[in-house]
Amino acid sequence: MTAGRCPEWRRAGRPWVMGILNATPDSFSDGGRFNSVERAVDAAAAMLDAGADLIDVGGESTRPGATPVSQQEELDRVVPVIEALAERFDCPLSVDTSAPAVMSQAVDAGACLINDVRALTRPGAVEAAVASGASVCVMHMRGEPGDMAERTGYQDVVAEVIDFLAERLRSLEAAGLPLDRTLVDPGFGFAKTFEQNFALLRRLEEFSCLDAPVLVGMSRKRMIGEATGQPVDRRATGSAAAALLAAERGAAVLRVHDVEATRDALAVWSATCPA
Ligand code: 8Y4
Repeated sequence: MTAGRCPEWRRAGRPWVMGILNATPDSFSDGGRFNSVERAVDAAAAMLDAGADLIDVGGESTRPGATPVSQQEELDRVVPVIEALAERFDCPLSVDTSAPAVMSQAVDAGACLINDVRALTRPGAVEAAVASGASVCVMHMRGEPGDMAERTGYQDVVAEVIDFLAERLRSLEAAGLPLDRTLVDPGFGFAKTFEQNFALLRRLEEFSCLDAPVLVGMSRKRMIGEATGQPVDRRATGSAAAALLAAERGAAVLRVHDVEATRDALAVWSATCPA
C-alpha cells in the first residue's frame, strides 16, 4: 500500500491548518454519488483557497445521537472523495475513520494520515494502520458518542489524558508504528466538561512531554458555544480564538471548519513572532 506524503508536522512558525470535509450525503444532493463527490471537491477547493494545508475527510458522524453508518456505506462515501481529491489537489489528505477497511482503502486512494477518534481500538485497526504506511492521530475519548456525557469523572484531566496517550503510543510503537508516524490529540469535547476542556487548552503545553506533534479540534464545539453564548453557526470567531491559544501553546495541527478565520488569526500571531 502507498500512502500519500505527510508533511513534517513540527515546524517553526505557524501550525498546519486542517480543513474539515464531511463526506456525508447532504439534503441538497440528489443522492447520486457523482453529485456528492463533486460537492466535496468544491468544498475542499474553497478551503484550500482560504489557506487550508490539508483536508480531513470523514464519512461517519461522531456526534451524540448520530445513526451509525455501515462499513460499506462509509467506504462508499469516503473512498471516492479521497480519490477525487488526490487527483485534483496535491495537498496532504487525512481520513477520519475508526474502521480498519476504510483506513486501508483510504490510504490506497491517497490519504497520508489516519485520524481515528477511537485511537485504533477497533479489532484490526492497529494492523491496518501499521500496514498502510500512513501516519496516525490518536485521540483521547471515553465510551462512545452516546454515553460520553456521563463519563467525565477525572482526578486530573490533563494528567489522565496524557497518561492514556502515552500508553497508546507505547503499545502502537510495540505493534510496529514508529513514533515519527504518530500525532496525539486531547480529544476536546469527548467525555469532558466545560472546565475540563478549558483546563486541557490552558495546559496544552504539558502534552509536549509525549514527544509527538499535537493536533487539536475545538472548532464550533459546545465548549466554544458555552464560552461565547453563540449557536453552532456563529462560532467561527470563538473557534479561531481557541485555535490561536492552542497555537501559542504548541499545537502542530489545528482541525477547523472556518479556515479563513483561523488563517487570519494565525497571521496576526505570526506578526508578533520575530522572523
Ligand atoms: C459542531 C461541529 C459541533 C462539529 C461539534 C462538532 C475531533 C476529531 C471530531 C477532534 C480529531 C466534531 C473527527 C466532532 N472531533 N478528530 N473528529 N480531533 N483528531 N464535532 O477533536 O467536530 S468530530
